[in-house]
Amino acid sequence: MAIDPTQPYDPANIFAKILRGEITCNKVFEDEHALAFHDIAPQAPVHVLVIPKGAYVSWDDFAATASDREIAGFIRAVATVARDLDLVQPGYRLLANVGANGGQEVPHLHVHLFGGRPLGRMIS
Ligand code: IU
Repeated sequence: MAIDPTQPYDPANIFAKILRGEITCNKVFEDEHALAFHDIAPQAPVHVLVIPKGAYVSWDDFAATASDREIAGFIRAVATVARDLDLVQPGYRLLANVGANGGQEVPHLHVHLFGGRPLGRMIS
Protein backbone atom coordinates (compact mmCIF):
# COMPACT_ATOMS: atom_id res chain seq x y z
CA MET A 1 0.00 0.00 0.00
CA ALA A 2 1.32 3.46 -0.86
CA ILE A 3 2.43 5.62 2.01
CA ASP A 4 1.78 9.28 2.84
CA PRO A 5 5.22 10.94 2.70
CA THR A 6 4.03 13.86 4.86
CA GLN A 7 3.40 11.64 7.88
CA PRO A 8 5.94 11.57 10.75
CA TYR A 9 8.65 8.89 10.54
CA ASP A 10 7.43 5.49 11.73
CA PRO A 11 10.28 3.67 13.53
CA ALA A 12 8.38 0.38 13.09
CA ASN A 13 8.87 0.38 9.29
CA ILE A 14 10.73 -2.57 7.80
CA PHE A 15 13.85 -0.66 6.77
CA ALA A 16 14.19 0.82 10.28
CA LYS A 17 14.10 -2.77 11.58
CA ILE A 18 16.82 -3.73 9.09
CA LEU A 19 18.94 -0.76 10.22
CA ARG A 20 18.53 -1.82 13.86
CA GLY A 21 19.53 -5.38 12.97
CA GLU A 22 16.13 -6.79 13.97
CA ILE A 23 15.62 -8.18 10.46
CA THR A 24 18.38 -9.47 8.20
CA CYS A 25 19.14 -8.23 4.72
CA ASN A 26 21.47 -9.26 1.91
CA LYS A 27 23.93 -6.44 2.49
CA VAL A 28 26.21 -5.10 -0.24
CA PHE A 29 27.56 -1.93 1.41
CA GLU A 30 27.54 -0.03 4.68
CA ASP A 31 29.22 3.12 5.94
CA GLU A 32 28.35 5.80 8.49
CA HIS A 33 25.71 7.34 6.21
CA ALA A 34 24.07 4.49 4.34
CA LEU A 35 23.21 0.83 4.09
CA ALA A 36 22.72 -0.95 0.76
CA PHE A 37 21.14 -4.36 0.26
CA HIS A 38 19.63 -6.48 -2.50
CA ASP A 39 15.93 -5.89 -3.10
CA ILE A 40 13.86 -8.88 -2.02
CA ALA A 41 11.93 -8.82 -5.35
CA PRO A 42 14.52 -7.77 -7.96
CA GLN A 43 13.28 -6.10 -11.14
CA ALA A 44 16.64 -6.23 -12.93
CA PRO A 45 19.76 -8.44 -12.76
CA VAL A 46 21.09 -5.92 -10.23
CA HIS A 47 18.46 -4.31 -7.99
CA VAL A 48 19.89 -2.81 -4.84
CA LEU A 49 18.24 -0.46 -2.35
CA VAL A 50 20.37 2.24 -0.74
CA ILE A 51 18.97 3.78 2.43
CA PRO A 52 20.26 6.56 4.67
CA LYS A 53 20.94 5.68 8.29
CA GLY A 54 18.92 8.65 9.50
CA ALA A 55 15.15 8.56 10.02
CA TYR A 56 13.77 10.07 6.80
CA VAL A 57 10.40 9.16 5.33
CA SER A 58 11.16 10.10 1.75
CA TRP A 59 13.44 11.92 -0.65
CA ASP A 60 11.40 15.06 0.04
CA ASP A 61 11.85 14.78 3.82
CA PHE A 62 15.57 14.03 3.41
CA ALA A 63 16.27 16.96 1.09
CA ALA A 64 14.35 19.34 3.35
CA THR A 65 15.67 18.28 6.76
CA ALA A 66 18.95 16.32 6.56
CA SER A 67 22.27 18.08 7.11
CA ASP A 68 24.47 18.88 4.14
CA ARG A 69 26.95 16.32 5.49
CA GLU A 70 24.30 13.57 5.56
CA ILE A 71 23.12 14.46 2.07
CA ALA A 72 26.63 14.50 0.62
CA GLY A 73 27.49 11.27 2.44
CA PHE A 74 24.38 9.53 1.16
CA ILE A 75 24.88 10.60 -2.44
CA ARG A 76 28.50 9.47 -2.27
CA ALA A 77 27.42 6.13 -0.81
CA VAL A 78 24.96 5.55 -3.67
CA ALA A 79 27.68 6.27 -6.22
CA THR A 80 30.15 4.04 -4.36
CA VAL A 81 27.72 1.11 -4.43
CA ALA A 82 27.31 1.49 -8.20
CA ARG A 83 31.06 1.69 -8.65
CA ASP A 84 31.72 -1.30 -6.37
CA LEU A 85 29.22 -3.35 -8.38
CA ASP A 86 31.00 -2.38 -11.65
CA LEU A 87 27.92 -0.64 -13.01
CA VAL A 88 29.37 2.70 -14.06
CA GLN A 89 30.20 1.32 -17.49
CA PRO A 90 27.80 0.25 -19.11
CA GLY A 91 25.56 2.27 -16.79
CA TYR A 92 22.70 2.03 -14.33
CA ARG A 93 19.49 3.72 -13.15
CA LEU A 94 18.57 5.39 -9.86
CA LEU A 95 14.97 5.76 -8.74
CA ALA A 96 13.34 7.18 -5.62
CA ASN A 97 9.58 6.75 -5.34
CA VAL A 98 7.76 9.41 -3.31
CA GLY A 99 4.21 9.01 -2.04
CA ALA A 100 1.15 7.50 -3.66
CA ASN A 101 1.71 8.58 -7.28
CA GLY A 102 5.36 7.58 -7.00
CA GLY A 103 4.32 4.15 -5.71
CA GLN A 104 6.32 4.41 -2.47
CA GLU A 105 5.51 1.50 -0.18
CA VAL A 106 8.16 1.65 2.54
CA PRO A 107 8.22 4.90 4.58
CA HIS A 108 12.01 5.15 4.90
CA LEU A 109 13.84 6.85 2.05
CA HIS A 110 15.34 4.33 -0.34
CA VAL A 111 17.02 4.78 -3.68
CA HIS A 112 16.61 1.88 -6.09
CA LEU A 113 19.75 1.10 -8.07
CA PHE A 114 19.06 -0.96 -11.20
CA GLY A 115 21.63 -2.41 -13.57
CA GLY A 116 22.94 -5.45 -15.36
CA ARG A 117 20.96 -4.99 -18.58
CA PRO A 118 19.86 -2.18 -20.91
CA LEU A 119 17.01 -0.49 -19.02
CA GLY A 120 15.41 1.38 -21.89
CA ARG A 121 13.83 4.80 -21.62
CA MET A 122 10.69 3.96 -19.67
CA ILE A 123 9.70 6.02 -16.62
CA SER A 124 7.99 3.17 -14.80
P1 IU B 1 9.02 1.33 -3.09
O1 IU B 1 9.90 2.37 -3.79
O2 IU B 1 8.65 1.75 -1.69
O3 IU B 1 7.86 0.92 -3.92
O4 IU B 1 9.96 0.05 -3.00
C1 IU B 1 10.03 -0.79 -1.92
C2 IU B 1 10.97 -1.89 -2.29
O5 IU B 1 11.35 -2.56 -1.13
C3 IU B 1 10.37 -2.92 -3.25
O6 IU B 1 11.18 -3.02 -4.42
C4 IU B 1 10.40 -4.20 -2.42
O7 IU B 1 10.67 -5.34 -3.19
C5 IU B 1 11.51 -3.91 -1.45
N1 IU B 1 11.45 -4.65 -0.20
C6 IU B 1 12.57 -5.36 0.24
O8 IU B 1 13.60 -5.39 -0.42
N2 IU B 1 12.50 -6.03 1.43
C7 IU B 1 11.36 -6.03 2.19
O9 IU B 1 11.35 -6.66 3.25
C8 IU B 1 10.25 -5.27 1.70
C9 IU B 1 10.32 -4.60 0.53
I1 IU B 1 8.43 -5.24 2.76
